[in-house]
Amino acid sequence: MSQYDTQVAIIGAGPAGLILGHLLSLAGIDNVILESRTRDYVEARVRAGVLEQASVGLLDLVGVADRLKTEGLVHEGIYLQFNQQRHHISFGELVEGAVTIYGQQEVLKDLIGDRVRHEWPLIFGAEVQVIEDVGSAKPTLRYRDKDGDHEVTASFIAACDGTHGIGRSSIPSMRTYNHDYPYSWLGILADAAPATDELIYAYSDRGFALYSMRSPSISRLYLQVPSTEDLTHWSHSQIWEELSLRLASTGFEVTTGEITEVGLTPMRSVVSTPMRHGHLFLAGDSAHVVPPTGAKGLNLALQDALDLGVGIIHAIKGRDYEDLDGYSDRCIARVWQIQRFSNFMTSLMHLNYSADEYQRQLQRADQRGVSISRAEATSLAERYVGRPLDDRARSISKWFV
Ligand code: FAS
Ligand code: PHB
Repeated sequence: MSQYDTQVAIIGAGPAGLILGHLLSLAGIDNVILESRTRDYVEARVRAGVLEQASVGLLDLVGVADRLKTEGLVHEGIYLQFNQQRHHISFGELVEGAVTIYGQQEVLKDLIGDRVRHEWPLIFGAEVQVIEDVGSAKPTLRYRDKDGDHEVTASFIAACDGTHGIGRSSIPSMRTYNHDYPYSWLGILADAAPATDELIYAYSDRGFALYSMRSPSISRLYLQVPSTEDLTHWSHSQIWEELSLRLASTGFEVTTGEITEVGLTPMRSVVSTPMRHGHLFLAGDSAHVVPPTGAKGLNLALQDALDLGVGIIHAIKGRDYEDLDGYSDRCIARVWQIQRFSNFMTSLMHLNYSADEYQRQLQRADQRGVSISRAEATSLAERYVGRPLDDRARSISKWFV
């Protein structure tokens, strides 16, 4: 078994692991990223598509925003549609800020490409199987790749290994909160020019639909389906037909095209606490999952990794452990705020199959509220775009070598 010693061992080359690796490498802190999948697999995985302003600022801070700035689509608002009545939530009028449409896989390609160019250690096909001694000053992990078994010792281990990772199970007395919604999202990618300039979140008595995009020629759309749904029940023409019915509005038509990807995403919430045990830290989906209605999963993962990166840099470069000691509490407070917003957006926009008339009336009252009340629309806009990258985060660049 080969031995490898470093300052930080990162499990997972998703958004959290890669941005953490960039922050540490730019600060001159040795780190290795271990990813179980291949590079092609990671870069092809179709997932999120909306970047909050702080996420754009963070990618710019670490120097990987050039393509994002040219290819990303800046959106100043979203449409909320209730039974064919469409309402614009204008971020520019209500709050400071905007969001940028840029596929998660594009973010990963930019981060991986830059890491490889810098020759910072990133090992694909490396499945971490054991994490131990997290209470010691030199915790250990063991991984297996095509050449056999290897051992890594590090001052810190960051489990950025997603919802199926092993980091969470390595924390004793972990408390996990779960909530499963009775529906999923059937998502498609299509070679079709989006028929809308901004995202449309549409509620109808047939169910929810979302009109999103990836570029001026690629559409990304979703349909609410029962959580027991079987993809084989849906032909491509049936998907387009149902999307057209749910997104219908006066003078508006969905633009169809060749569907290149179909997938099912379960709607669920998970929060695992604490996000630290000794020298082991969790970041991103390894600790929490949010329903995608609020477009927060990717952004929350980046925020955790930024928080952890700042803490580790202050600990190693500045011998200041205060940030790290407050990491888990800060993240958990932020996660519950985002869980609340994602639950609000999900309940606002989805057909509740088991709702009684009283609950339907409450939902309609919320839908009217965001449509006619400036205060309610402002609250939704503020939470959707998030806050700009703060000075604490920007100040970390003074440690970059
Ligand atoms: P990730 O899951 O992205 O990355 C974890 C990485 O760790 C993976 O590459 C995995 O292969 C690796 N790994 C796991 N175990 C390992 C081990 N033992 N050893 C080594 N490597 C290991 N969010 C949105 O905002 N909008 C969306 O529309 C949306 N759609 C989604 C669709 C799907 C199908 C899924 C699963 C998620 C979706 N999300 C969406 C949420 C998603 O974007 C996540 O929030 C985001 O990927 C979280 O990033 P990470 O925490 O880095 O975890
Ligand atoms: C997407 O484009 O994938 C997307 C957009 C907004 C969401 C979720 C997903 O709320």
